[in-house]
Amino acid sequence: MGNMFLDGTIAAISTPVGKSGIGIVRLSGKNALSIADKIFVSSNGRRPSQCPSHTLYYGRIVDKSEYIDEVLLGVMRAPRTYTREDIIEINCHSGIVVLKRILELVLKCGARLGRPGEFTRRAYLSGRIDLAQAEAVLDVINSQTKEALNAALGQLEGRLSGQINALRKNLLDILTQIEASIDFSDQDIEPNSLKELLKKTEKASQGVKELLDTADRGAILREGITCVICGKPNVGKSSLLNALLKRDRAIVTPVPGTTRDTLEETVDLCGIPLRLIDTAGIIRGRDLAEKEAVKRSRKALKEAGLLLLVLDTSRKLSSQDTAICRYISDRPAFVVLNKQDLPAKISRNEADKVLAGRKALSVSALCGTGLDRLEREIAGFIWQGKAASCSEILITNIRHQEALKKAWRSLKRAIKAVKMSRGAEIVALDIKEAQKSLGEIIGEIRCEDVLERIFSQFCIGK
Ligand SMILES: Nc1nc2c(ncn2[C@@H]2O[C@H](COP(=O)(O)OP(=O)(O)O)[C@@H](O)[C@H]2O)c(=O)[nH]1
Ligand SMILES: [Mg+2]
Repeated sequence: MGNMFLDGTIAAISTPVGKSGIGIVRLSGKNALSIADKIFVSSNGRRPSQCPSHTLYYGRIVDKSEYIDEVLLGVMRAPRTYTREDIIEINCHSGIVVLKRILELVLKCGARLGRPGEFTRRAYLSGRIDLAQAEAVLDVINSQTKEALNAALGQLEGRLSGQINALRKNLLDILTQIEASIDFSDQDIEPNSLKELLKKTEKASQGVKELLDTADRGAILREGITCVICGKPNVGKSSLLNALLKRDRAIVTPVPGTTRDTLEETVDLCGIPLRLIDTAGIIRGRDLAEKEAVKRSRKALKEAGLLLLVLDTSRKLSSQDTAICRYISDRPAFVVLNKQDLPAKISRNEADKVLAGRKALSVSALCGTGLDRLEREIAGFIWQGKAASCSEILITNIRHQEALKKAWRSLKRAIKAVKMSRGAEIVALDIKEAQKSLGEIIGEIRCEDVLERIFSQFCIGK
């Protein structure tokens, strides 16, 4: 076939290496069945190459006469498989020695080691899925919340691709109309077709823009948001982190300065993968370790999408509180009035002064009160009132976003050209450009560099 990624039969360990119930060695390609014949002895004496598709057999993997493992072997024949090639899946005991011995054995029998993502790459090259769907496979694997998973599954199912194809069809219609309305005397578009052409092009451009506008929310689902918990020592930052995580992650003690390093954990907050960072809470370091902690805290503060400034309401406001407030004055933040289970020493009024218009929320990290409201407010702030609904198609991928931007720019040029009654060829050129950009999303034209970038992010065996 001439494509190095379709040549030969590939094999890889498809499960994570470590102790677990089962591990899977997977083979895909022309020789998958014949390789399995050489190493598998089934309990009923059947050879994998004689077995019907989509069946599972109990037996042993042997190297000549040496017994290697007791396995279940799955036979899936082309074309109804992940790669559209013959696939053998060996479900063995998951120990690194067993998995490696089986892998080495199939390699010795003629398979070659699959590259990262090569199974999925074959699924794409064989035309079973398009590029956006192949990327969705990775998103499914990496998704951190149910909502992110839904978006990825929708894309894997081809919903984004369907939308892109619909947009491309609109552009094709426009091109057909341009062809039909050329006045052959001067290669211009006939004046009475211009109005309709403009309407169609504007509509197409709007469709692209609408999809593009979902990218911010898509990025939130896919990448998450970083939220830094700051405030002076002992106000309850680590307690708040633990409370939001719903488990004891950070060490909490009554001794100020317990947290030295910045601590990072991801929590599923109303569907948003929220990366919570607990900081040491000082803005001036005394010793080397503290100075380093300060450096890290400051870096985290700068890069955060949202800050939670924690105040201890059971104590009077101090200059340290106001100093931190000032330090973060230009950053998006909520003020968390913690320890509301204790008698208040800061009045709401007093707090309001430091807040400078920021939203303040009373909680008790210790008792867990006020946390639901805090979570809802954080989610509301992040979605800006536009939470993703599960039926909506979201752009979650930067590559797709860039391609849509290009398409949108081309269409804007086309609109301008129509308005100025430029020649048919000029308008058609911009429309074709837009069509090409949309085609990049689904990988209509194969570009090795792009494929390499995408599939190198996969693990071996997927
Ligand atoms: N009563 C009360 N104590 C709290 C609350 N949150 C934290 N604390 C206590 O305050 C102390 C300091 O908490 P910690 O989370 O380590 O503060 P950090 O230095 O800001 O990380 C610990 O003894 C906590 O148990 C709260 O909501 N109510
Ligand atoms: Mg702490």
